[in-house]
Amino acid sequence: MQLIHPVAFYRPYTSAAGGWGSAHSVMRMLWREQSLFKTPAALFQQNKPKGFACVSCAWAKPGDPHALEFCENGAKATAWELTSLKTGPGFFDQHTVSELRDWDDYELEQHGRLTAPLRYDPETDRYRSTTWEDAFAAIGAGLKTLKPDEVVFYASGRASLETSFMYQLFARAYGTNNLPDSSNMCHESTSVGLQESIGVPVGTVTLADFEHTDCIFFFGQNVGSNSPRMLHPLQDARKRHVPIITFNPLRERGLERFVNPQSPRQMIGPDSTVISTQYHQVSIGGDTAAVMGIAKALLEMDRLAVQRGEKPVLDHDFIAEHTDGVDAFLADVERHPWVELERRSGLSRSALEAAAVVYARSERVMVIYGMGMTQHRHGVENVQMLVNLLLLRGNIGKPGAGICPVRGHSNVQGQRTVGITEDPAKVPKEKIESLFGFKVPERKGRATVDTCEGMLDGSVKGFISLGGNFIRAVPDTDRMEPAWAGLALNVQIATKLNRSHLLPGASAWLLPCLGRIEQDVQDGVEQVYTTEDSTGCVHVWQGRAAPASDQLRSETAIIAGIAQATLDGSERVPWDAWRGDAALIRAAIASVYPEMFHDMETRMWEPGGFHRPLPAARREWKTDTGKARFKVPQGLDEDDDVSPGLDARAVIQLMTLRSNDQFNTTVYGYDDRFRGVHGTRRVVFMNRNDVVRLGHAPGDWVTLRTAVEPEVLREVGPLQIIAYDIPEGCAAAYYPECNPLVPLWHHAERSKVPAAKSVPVTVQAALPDARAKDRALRASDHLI
Ligand SMILES: Nc1nc2c(c(=O)[nH]1)N[C@H]1C(S)=C(S)[C@@H](COP(=O)(O)OP(=O)(O)OC[C@H]3O[C@@H](n4cnc5c(=O)[nH]c(N)nc54)[C@H](O)[C@@H]3O)O[C@H]1N2
Ligand SMILES: Nc1nc2c(c(=O)[nH]1)N[C@H]1C(S)=C(S)[C@@H](COP(=O)(O)OP(=O)(O)OC[C@H]3O[C@@H](n4cnc5c(=O)[nH]c(N)nc54)[C@H](O)[C@@H]3O)O[C@H]1N2
Ligand SMILES: [Mo]
Repeated sequence: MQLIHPVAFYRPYTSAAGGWGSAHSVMRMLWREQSLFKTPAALFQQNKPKGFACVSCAWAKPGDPHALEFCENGAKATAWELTSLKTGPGFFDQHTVSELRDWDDYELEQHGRLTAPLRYDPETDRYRSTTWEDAFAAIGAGLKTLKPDEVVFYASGRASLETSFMYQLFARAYGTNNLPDSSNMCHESTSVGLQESIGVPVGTVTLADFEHTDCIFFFGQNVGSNSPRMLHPLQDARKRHVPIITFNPLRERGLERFVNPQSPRQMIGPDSTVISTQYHQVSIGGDTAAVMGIAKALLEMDRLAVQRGEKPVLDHDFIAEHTDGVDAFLADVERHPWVELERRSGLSRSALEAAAVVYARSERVMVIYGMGMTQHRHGVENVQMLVNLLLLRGNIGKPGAGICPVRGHSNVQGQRTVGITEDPAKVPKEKIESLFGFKVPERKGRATVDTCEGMLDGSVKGFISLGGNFIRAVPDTDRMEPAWAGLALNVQIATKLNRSHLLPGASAWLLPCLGRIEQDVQDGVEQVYTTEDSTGCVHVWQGRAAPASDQLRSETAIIAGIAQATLDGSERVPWDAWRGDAALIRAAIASVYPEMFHDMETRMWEPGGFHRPLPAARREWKTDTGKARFKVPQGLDEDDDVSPGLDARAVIQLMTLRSNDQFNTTVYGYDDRFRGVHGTRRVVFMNRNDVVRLGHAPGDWVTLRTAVEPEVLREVGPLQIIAYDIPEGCAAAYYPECNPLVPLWHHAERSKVPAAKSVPVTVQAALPDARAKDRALRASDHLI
């Protein structure tokens, strides 16, 4: 990487993650949100008993929290919610919906919190103020005219266990299992892969395991930006000299070095903690080949050890007692020669052997992973390859070992636990029917990709959204957006304005709800709620801040209002009582899922929360065969969709990812500090050799075009090239701007997670449009 780059807003970042840069970035955000007093006061209560659970990521909250248990991005998420800025009805008097569609994501949310219920008025093309009662009545009437199968109930992953349970009950009492959620774009590859391999849909690692582990493998997760609180247990592990071996096409700063911004000694001293002890810049989609290479090295070491009469490298006793399928797996490992594994992973045999040596001498190994594994055509197999690796040495079901998917939204795992799923076979049907007096629909519902297909073919006519920004998060934006015009009903329960609100269809309502940090007082009683984190721990929390407006309602109150206006009342769900007392909803959850939630009302107060039962962590395998299962991947090419006839050398694999200044479709700002980009998101990171080979130069403006299905033009641009430290043949650009490049059908087999981390594209020369030029000019002001 050279220090002088023709793009003025790009300067390679050389400090550690965390540190003063982190503190500075938070201060800027507080200033902009005009939340200099409210947010710092709230931060003392973040992730604390009787405080609120962070609205950002799903990483575990410790039982003995630090004085300040939050990170840079958690603080930003808090400031974002507690902003003093307001998007009230007056804002919509000034702007038509068509005009707002031209704004970018940052500008839309930057005007602050929604304050009053709004109805779309097609005559004036504006949102107009309405009353809650009118909104509920009209939405109920609208839902009654639609067939249940035509309506979709989306959930984004932030809502509490109580809200989520109520939401799925409403959808099912209405008559549909159409319950897609954000995990359909995220960790569904985990839920499918782990269920089949080890009999649980979730990870087996808890925070305590970090204290016992003696080796950590990290695949495709950007901890420094997306789950920074995890840097603390990682830093502690490094103090015990635990090796951390990372596989990532990019050298992500948080995976390299970290300064704890809450440690005065580290902040003033020169020290930073080295996080990764080995860093392997695997090619995009090359992880299956990389893990296969490690397995091959282990197998060779095992043979040698047995020949020499030494202790075997593989755990043969564990494999014999607890697993099946090992012979087929090892035969597959033998079948692939090193040259093929090297070519496909982009890593050398010696690099993979070095990883294998550390793995072999460690007794308790954890594998941590994220979207770099799940968002591929073969995302499910990717996850199962990680399990294969762990099973070779019995690394599941003992302290300090196991598999650790890092979930995204703060309750996305919990939503699935309490019934947000399109598959009725995954919910306790009889219990629901006997307790609530309605029949659970039998027909399988629509998940996210099916919902998009239904939008395109016109079979989806109603869309209810419990948070999120569906249209911006899904693939194929340019095909999906026009399809929204066909909606009869679009109901959005949200805290801030986003693009999904600006494609109203025939009728639309925008219902502003309390954020998690805000106090929810019902009938004079302050309500508490619960969420499940990424490690399967259920925590209680309580909003503490004053609501942004006195017209906001809690999510449970909004669902109750719509349900009562829609259903005929024959269901035995006490909507009113539940709205007024979340403890009653918890009692219902405990009745439907007693194994997980018995005595929830007392157990939720335990420090660190209570843990859901995880049979795999006890080496009980609830799989089809009663064993943990080695799975043979279909092949080493994770992404094989390239248009025939295209010159393969002209095609590069694009991953779409997050900057350090965003939460999914919420763009906090235009900086990506750790990657050295300031003031813009209109960039593509490419290897310098590819840039030159393809006839471009760093700083050039280009358009990316999807290299599959040539009859459909999918392109995004103009973007400016940054020559970057990324393997040849690979490129990276930002989500959600690049979503138009991802074909809807280009998703993981079986889990249907859009393959957003590997989109084959070609790079065409382009001229900057006026808007792009303007941004680039403003961006270059940042550093000059
Ligand atoms: N501040 C902040 N926090 C967040 C979010 C946010 O947007 N902002 N989003 C939340 C959500 S919903 C989620 S799901 C998580 C997402 O958190 P991550 O799982 O970290 O997701 P991404 O930012 O998309 O980055 C994926 C990482 O995978 C790497 N990668 C891409 N392709 C490959 C590959 O083929 N192989 C390997 N080995 N690596 C690859 C990329 O270089 C990148 O470092 O974070 C959650 N937390
Ligand atoms: N190309 C590409 N596409 C991707 C991804 C990728 O890596 N690449 N990642 C995918 C992943 S992992 C995910 S999880 C999805 C995310 O998809 P979503 O979960 O649908 O999107 P978010 O951006 O998290 O939603 C933000 C909106 O939620 C609303 N909101 C915030 N807080 C609350 C609240 O407390 N209550 C309510 N009711 N509303 C609230 C606000 O109005 C805000 O505008 O995107 C996916 N799409
Ligand atoms: Mo996610």
